[in-house]
Amino acid sequence: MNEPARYLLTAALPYANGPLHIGHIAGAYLPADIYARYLRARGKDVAFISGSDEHGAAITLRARKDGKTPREIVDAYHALMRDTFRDFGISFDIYHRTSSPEHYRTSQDIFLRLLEKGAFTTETSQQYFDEEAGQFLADRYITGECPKCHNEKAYGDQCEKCGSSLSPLELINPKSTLSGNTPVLRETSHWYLPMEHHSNWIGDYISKGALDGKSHHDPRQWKAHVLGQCMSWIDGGLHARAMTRDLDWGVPVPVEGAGGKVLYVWLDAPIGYITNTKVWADQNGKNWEDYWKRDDTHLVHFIGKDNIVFHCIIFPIILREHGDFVLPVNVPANEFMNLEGEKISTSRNWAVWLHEYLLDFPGRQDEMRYVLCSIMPEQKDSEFTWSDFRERVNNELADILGNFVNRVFVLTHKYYEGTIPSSDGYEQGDADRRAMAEALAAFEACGLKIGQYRFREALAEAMNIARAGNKYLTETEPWKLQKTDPIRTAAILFQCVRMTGLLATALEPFLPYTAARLREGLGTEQRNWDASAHDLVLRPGHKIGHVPILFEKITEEQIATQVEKLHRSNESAVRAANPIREAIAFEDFQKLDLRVVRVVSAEPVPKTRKLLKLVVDTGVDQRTVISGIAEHYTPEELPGKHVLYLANLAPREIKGITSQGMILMGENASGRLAALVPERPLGPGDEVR
Ligand code: B3M
Ligand code: ZN
Repeated sequence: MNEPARYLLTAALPYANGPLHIGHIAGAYLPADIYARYLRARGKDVAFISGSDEHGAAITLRARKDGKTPREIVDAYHALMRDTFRDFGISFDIYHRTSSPEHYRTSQDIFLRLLEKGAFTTETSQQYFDEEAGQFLADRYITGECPKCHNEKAYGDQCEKCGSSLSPLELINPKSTLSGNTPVLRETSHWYLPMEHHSNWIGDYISKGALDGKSHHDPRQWKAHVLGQCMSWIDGGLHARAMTRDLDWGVPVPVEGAGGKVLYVWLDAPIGYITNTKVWADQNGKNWEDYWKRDDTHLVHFIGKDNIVFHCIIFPIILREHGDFVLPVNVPANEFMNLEGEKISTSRNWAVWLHEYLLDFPGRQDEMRYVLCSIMPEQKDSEFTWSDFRERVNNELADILGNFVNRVFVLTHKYYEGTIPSSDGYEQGDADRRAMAEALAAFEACGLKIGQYRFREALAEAMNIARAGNKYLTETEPWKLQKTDPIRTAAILFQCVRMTGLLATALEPFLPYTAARLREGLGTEQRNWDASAHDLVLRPGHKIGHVPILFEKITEEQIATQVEKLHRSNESAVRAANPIREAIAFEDFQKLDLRVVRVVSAEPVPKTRKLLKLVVDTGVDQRTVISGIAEHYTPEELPGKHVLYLANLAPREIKGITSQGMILMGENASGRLAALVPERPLGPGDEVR
């Protein structure tokens, strides 16, 4: 493949319905930023595009919850996210918004062009309608019982308990979250994208990297999990998908008689990349079409794994139906990052919020950038813990990188008053040659790996430059040579300063604030990546300045404060989302027959992850109960325990087994279950009142 003439990099448009957390950053924005900074350092023509996704039920739901209008919500969060990205050093060329007039125009134009070309079909279907609220219900506005696991709080699109994706019509006993009423079915018609018409070419594009019978990209450079997800979609059969919705918030469908209908958010949001490129191009005297319509553009989408099919299948179909656009050469999606042993959850407030980190750790963007890049979930899910954060900052950033840089600056000032000494008259030995060779090899590997989206390894290579420097200093001990062999000492320090210069270039994509401090200390401008290996600026006679201590150590107390804060905000979010319910009559309470029972035996239910089959002694008989506690108790630890039991719950069939009654458990804010055991001895059958 020829060298691309320009790069168009997009990072997923986050919904403007909440602040950014470290999972978002590690998933899409940090890798995109590293890639963009690297390409710029190599002098490439780069447009790095993102913005807020301001439509869809995600926004209207949030507005309802907060008692605000969607406009108020997106205005507030757009500003917060834009500033947080900026303060964290994510170097977008533009961060625009999908509720802008420019975006209405672009997305409506594209819709109309597709309509004219006959790219859509129309279909009429039955959808849930809330008569009291007078509107059709987005999937998320309908809750009901999951047909698979019988969780009563499943949503119209998904059950969060068992993870099944659902359609609203599958829910048992559906309720509208707007009014609490049972919704009715009403006929509505929408424009659909018949994706099945595109199976052939999209299959070739994904699996072979081929387009129009020609090679478009090398599919071996795509991540296995991205290809896997796409192929399982394609192999499962593509279907028509609605591209419009009945909703009062979004881009209106630009067709007569389509009042009350808007573009589906997943149609309008990716078009936001195009809109935002146009706005950026207008502001910067560029031609947006160069970036979107010329074959020598290299388009890469940076996203998290939940957005894969939209970017690899649906958006490419739209771009190609439209006709003139380039398709992505890669979509290096990341997997998820967990936090302290749990999934990151916005609703449970189990997250490290980036704007809070920036307040709690001012000026320490690079520490978080470093750790997030080191544990980036490139190939599989990964985990952030505060103690790991501390260890990496202290043992790697401070002890390896900070230490090397500090020694070089201190020695250069001590022996040469900050003027880079000359190595004239010195004949290099093995250690000298090896050190520079290692540093240069690491530098080169760093660049190569960024180009392959292997950012964790790339960062490790950048750090290897500092490692090579430390090793060199330890081997040669210039502080012992200064008196006896000043020529050699000078040569060593000259070489170390050059390695520091190399570091300033190599670190720029990952740790831009540190790189800037280094450049300032060295008294150099930002260097072209490819020229750095043969740096001619840091030559003898050049005067260097000072660098501050680059990385202060993180203390145990700082970490404990963060862990404590995480738990506290988690608990209050869970409490707030689960207020004490409305009062019931005493007679209603009396209907519950609560008992203490003794667990006789416990075994896993085959082919399930969560279920145990228990036999309990109720004092009068022995009963079988299926209980969803397998992730919290092993079968071995239960027999003999006295637990709380609801005895008169009507029997239910679960996985082909009749379950009688229900074991009651306490659940804490992070979802951990605990059996409730009597504080003084009670026997099986004793009543609880
Ligand atoms: N806003 C989904 C998300 O935030 C969606 C991405 C749009 S990218 C065009 O995960
Ligand atoms: Zn379920």
